[in-house]
Amino acid sequence: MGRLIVASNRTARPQEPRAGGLAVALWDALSERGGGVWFGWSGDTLARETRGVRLFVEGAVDFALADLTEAEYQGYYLGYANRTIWPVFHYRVDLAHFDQEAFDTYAAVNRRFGGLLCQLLRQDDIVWVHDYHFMLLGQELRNSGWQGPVGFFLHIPFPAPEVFTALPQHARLARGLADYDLIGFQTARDVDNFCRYMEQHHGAELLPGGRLRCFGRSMRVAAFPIGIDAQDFARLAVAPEAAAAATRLGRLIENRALVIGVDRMDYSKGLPQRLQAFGRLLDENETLRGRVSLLQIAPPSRETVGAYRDLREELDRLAGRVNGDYSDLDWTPIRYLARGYPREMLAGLFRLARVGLVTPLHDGMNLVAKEYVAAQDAEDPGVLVLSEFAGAAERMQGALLVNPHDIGAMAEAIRRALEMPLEERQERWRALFAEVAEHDLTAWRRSFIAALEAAAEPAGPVAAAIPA
Ligand code: GDG
Repeated sequence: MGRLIVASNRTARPQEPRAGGLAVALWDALSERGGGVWFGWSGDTLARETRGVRLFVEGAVDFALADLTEAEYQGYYLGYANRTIWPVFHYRVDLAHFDQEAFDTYAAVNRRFGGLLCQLLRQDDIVWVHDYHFMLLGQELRNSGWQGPVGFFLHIPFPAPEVFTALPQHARLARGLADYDLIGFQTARDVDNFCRYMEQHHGAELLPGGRLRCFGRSMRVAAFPIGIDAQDFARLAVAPEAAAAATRLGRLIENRALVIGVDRMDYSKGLPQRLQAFGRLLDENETLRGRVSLLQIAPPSRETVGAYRDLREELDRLAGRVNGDYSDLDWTPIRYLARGYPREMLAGLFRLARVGLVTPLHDGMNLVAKEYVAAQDAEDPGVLVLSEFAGAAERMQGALLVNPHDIGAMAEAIRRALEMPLEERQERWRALFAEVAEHDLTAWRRSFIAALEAAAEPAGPVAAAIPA
């Protein structure tokens, strides 16, 4: 068995704690294979041109990290990846910057990184590329002579063809993607969007077994819904640090019901609509005033981008309106905390909360939804209110599904969640937990790697991506 090579923009840097989530999954994938290489950006930017990679060894894993120049960081990372692809893929074409120069830098970084990675590869390796920063990396590996298996997984949604084509470089990106042997998406909806686009715009032919023929290449396209380590998160939720956090907050909210939201501060997460819905809940239900609190944790991200500053200001204003209208001496309706907290604390707070509010406008998957479920007490579980536009909704039908643009319906779903009888809560939770525990992070990475190995053998068997 050859080595696994993982390429992602950010790697978990050697010696840094890999606290949960994707970093642990990729580390486990590399270790399980007896070793491999984790390739990506070092996180450092240099004023001058940079060449080569820095190599670090940790256990059986080699880290190969490349720096970016300041200009590359601006054009590739802050520019095309985060100001063009991110908004367009989250249906915010209005926020996207269309700048050919930024695309050229994006393509150049993919080319440079592809060349660097190719030098590290051995004949029987398999390569797994992650996310929207590296859509052209597979093509650049091919250009550098690599003929072995390369798979790509997109963590964010793939938009409807009408939206994807807003990108002036859509055909260029599609051509690049076609050089992968396996393209993995979060949901069946993403797979469908991609296949429709390839058919309509490039005459792709759909073949049996989820294969697509296009640009003279044949690739497998499938959904691999990412999960969490559910058992581990459930354990975390009853650990002493979690219990301490819950006790601390519990004292503050006394015996009021807690509604919780945890999201990176990002316009895709639907935070203004969520605060509005909570405000509407209080406007319309006098009896709930003084009896329920919303805790919204929103660690800032990509702050240098203007849209995030605007978002922060909007949230301050919306929380201020509700708190101004309804706060009392001993009760603040919305606690909105623009900072991050340790994972253990989050787990404890999730367990304490009667309602988990996960209402993004669009989201590839959304792991918070799964973490909220995993953290619940089976005897007295809370209720998940979930956006129908989160990838997670596709398989989490036990949640109360909402349209995050419909403020009234969201307020009503929160009310229904708060009043839901124990028996219904337990029934819904059991179905949700079974799903989250079965399709966990280990199942995700193993199914992708198995499918990549199969996809690269032209006549080989086609692995089922998602167990039925
Ligand atoms: C992308 C896609 C897809 C949040 N605040 C804190 C904190 N978090 C953790 C959560 C969760 C993670 O960050 C966020 O994951 P999400 O899935 O919700 O969202 P994105 O960051 O947008 O991730 C997404 C994901 O990739 C995986 O493929 O699901 O759709 O957009 O684990 O708990 N963690 C800590 N403190 C915080 O304050 N420790």
